[in-house]
Amino acid sequence: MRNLSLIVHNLQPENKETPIQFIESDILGPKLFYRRNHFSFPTLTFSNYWLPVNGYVDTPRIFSMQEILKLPARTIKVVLECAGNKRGFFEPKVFGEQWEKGAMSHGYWKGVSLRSFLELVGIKEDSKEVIVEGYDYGKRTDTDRVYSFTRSVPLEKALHPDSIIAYEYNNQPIPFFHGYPLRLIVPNFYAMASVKWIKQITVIDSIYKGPFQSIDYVYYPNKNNDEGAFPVTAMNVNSTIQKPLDREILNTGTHTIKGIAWTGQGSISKVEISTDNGQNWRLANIRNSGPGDYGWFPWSYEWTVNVKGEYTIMAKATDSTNRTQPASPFWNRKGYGYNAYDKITIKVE
Ligand SMILES: Nc1nc2c(c(=O)[nH]1)N[C@H]1C(S)=C(S)[C@@H](COP(=O)(O)O)O[C@H]1N2
Ligand SMILES: [Mo]
Repeated sequence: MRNLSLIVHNLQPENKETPIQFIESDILGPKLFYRRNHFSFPTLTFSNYWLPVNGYVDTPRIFSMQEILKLPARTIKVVLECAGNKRGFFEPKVFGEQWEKGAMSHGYWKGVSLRSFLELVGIKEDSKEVIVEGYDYGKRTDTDRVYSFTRSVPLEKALHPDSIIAYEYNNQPIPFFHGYPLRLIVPNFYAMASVKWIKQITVIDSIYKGPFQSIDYVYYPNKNNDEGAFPVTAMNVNSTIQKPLDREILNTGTHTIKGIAWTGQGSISKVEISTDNGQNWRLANIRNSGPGDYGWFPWSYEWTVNVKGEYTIMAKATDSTNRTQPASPFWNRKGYGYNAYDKITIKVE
């Protein structure tokens, strides 16, 4: 394999993206798994890990790692996509990390349903949300206060058996940079929901208003005011062309156009390709993922081109709930959820 590495956006905190166009394996190992952090990496000083589950519950408990490893586990194949993936393509430009197409990963997560923990401590009847706190903390640029990376999960999502407290990634303990020893995985949601380095879990009977969900990870449709704001939750339907590369020069003949498609709702039902800037669309072949699977769908399309010139190639995915990628993105002030047709321009010589 080529000597690939992550593309650096920022070193403090560490933000690096996956060279997604060059990924040929279906599963991303730790070396090519994007990294997105709000703070410095936490210093984990414990020699024994304990997980407190407390708050609005009948019997708060502290679980040892040994206990956790004995609970019934499940393994799920998951796309994690940063809500800011493809932010660099918004026009007009928005503030924030200028991610291109690689703020995403794909692999197998193994762990215990968050639901199992909630059943063991007994949540009280009018519980509303479950807060998950990470060990990393620091100052936000907008205030002087110190915060940890903490987010809540609505009860309905917290009780879904596939929302898991994971301890393995691709059959190995979770790599430190991706949340060792325990990470929440919320399939279908943008990855800000999947809190790394879990410190504690707290059930509440109110709506959590921490800055990582009341300030960040909110869609603000207007440039100058907060009108119409709504939270970032499930991933939009989306696709990325991996081959050919943008600005590649090809010969006449037959070429394979290939890529991936994914969604946070249902599964991918079709991917269409246009090689004439969106005038005509043809179906790509999709390789299916299985049921109970939150993975991406690889697709490919054989393209025969005999006329030299410049071509704009586009991909458009549709999911089983009938959501389709739009021609232009939904612009929002913080640049979340970009999912317009994926587009490259190539030249045939
Ligand atoms: N504790 C903690 N969890 C976190 C974050 C963080 O900064 N701290 N960032 C979130 C965001 S916005 C994303 S996109 C993913 C990134 O996960 P990765 O670094 O493993 O790719 O983790 C999420 N969970
Ligand atoms: Mo993110």
